[in-house]
Amino acid sequence: MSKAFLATSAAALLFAASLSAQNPIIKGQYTADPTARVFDGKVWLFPSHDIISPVEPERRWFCMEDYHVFSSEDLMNWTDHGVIVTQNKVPWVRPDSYSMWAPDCVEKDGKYYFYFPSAPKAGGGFAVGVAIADRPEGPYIPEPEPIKGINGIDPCVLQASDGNAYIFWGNGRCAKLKPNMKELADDNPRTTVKWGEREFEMVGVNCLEGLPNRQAEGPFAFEYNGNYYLTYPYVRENTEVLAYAMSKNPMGPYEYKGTVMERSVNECWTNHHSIVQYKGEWYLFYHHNDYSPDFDKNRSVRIDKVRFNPDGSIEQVIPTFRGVGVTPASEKVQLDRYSAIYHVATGIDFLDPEKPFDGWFVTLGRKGGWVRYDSIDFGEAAPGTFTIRYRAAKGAKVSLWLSDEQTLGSYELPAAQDWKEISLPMAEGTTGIKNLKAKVEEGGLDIDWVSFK
Ligand code: FUB
Repeated sequence: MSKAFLATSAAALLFAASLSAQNPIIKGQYTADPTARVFDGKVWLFPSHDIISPVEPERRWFCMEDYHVFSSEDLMNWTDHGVIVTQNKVPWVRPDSYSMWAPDCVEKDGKYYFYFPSAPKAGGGFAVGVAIADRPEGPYIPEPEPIKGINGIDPCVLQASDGNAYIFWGNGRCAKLKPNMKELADDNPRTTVKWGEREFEMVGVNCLEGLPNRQAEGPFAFEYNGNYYLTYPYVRENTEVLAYAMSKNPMGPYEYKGTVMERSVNECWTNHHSIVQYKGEWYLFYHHNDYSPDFDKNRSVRIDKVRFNPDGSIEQVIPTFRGVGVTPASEKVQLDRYSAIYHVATGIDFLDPEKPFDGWFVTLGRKGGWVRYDSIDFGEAAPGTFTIRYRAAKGAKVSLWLSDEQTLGSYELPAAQDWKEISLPMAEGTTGIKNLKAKVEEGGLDIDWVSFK
């Protein structure tokens, strides 16, 4: 093992940090193209890592130099295990290319195979390489050369129940891997294509043949209940939707079924994703530019639940701020990551536009405005104190509700021009997991968070 990789791994351990979040799930850095995998009862998240270009303005577009890996047991608290692969330590990657795009990682026989696209020193667009580790957090040792026969981005590996592993990339291309997981199998179909004057051989098949697929990112393939699912982003009216198709065979032909997620309202151009089952539920990991509303190439990973219909079709996922998981009432419950909100005189904004990772506040501008946050765990003993961080130039009165009939009381909040934290005895108590609605009875206010002790 090289000294460089031991050093990377030691640094990763040093910088391991625990992060708690709704959507987006990772704070403090941009993350995109999330591939989530379950290894040994934990979810391991392998995203790409958007950065603000260090060589502005030439490379303001997608700018990515390395990969971190994160893990979680509850989908709420994520540990950053640090950098696992970086552009200056992969022998075949051009070290100033900043092109470490969407990756994947799978386990076979106790080894972890991390697949990633990048720009080769040899030129010629994108290639896909593999780095191998004994543990999901690394250290990963990159193979000296990229995988022969793959020209393209965004690898995804499907370990099918037929005993083979298949690699998908770019525009829906798919080929069988050898059992060594590092090379394309010899029995893949091969076609010779002409591009201008040039002729070259393409390995594998195009699984998106005949499906709606205006160029987009690489697909994510998985198997469930005897069906293979090819889920893939494609461009519709300048923004990507996440679509899916189904087949009885890993290499297709696939039949188009519809969209898993529609275009984002604010037109973040890309979306890229993975779908994973964990502790009996299915989740869509995808990205959006939450922390960078004015520049959609600095993206952040989100999670929302996925549901299958009895016929195997996928219910469309509506993106949320709330995300998934249960928030302890004793933590700062960020109401700006709401499940639902009244539509008049409400909204969210950054606490400090210069520091987006500090997060948001929610505005309830006038009487009757409300915000709802689902799945708060009030514990076994009813909390007796309600704390709120708020701002209200003229003061406000807020009521808390668990349902339309069950209230936790009303609370007078004195005028506060600037952010103020106030703790008040609770009028009513509750226990267990509940959905909480905060409603304005008088005045109007901004809320940063609420908490219960
Ligand atoms: O992150 C760079 C590229 O943007 C990815 O490889 C694509 O999937 C898209 O999200």
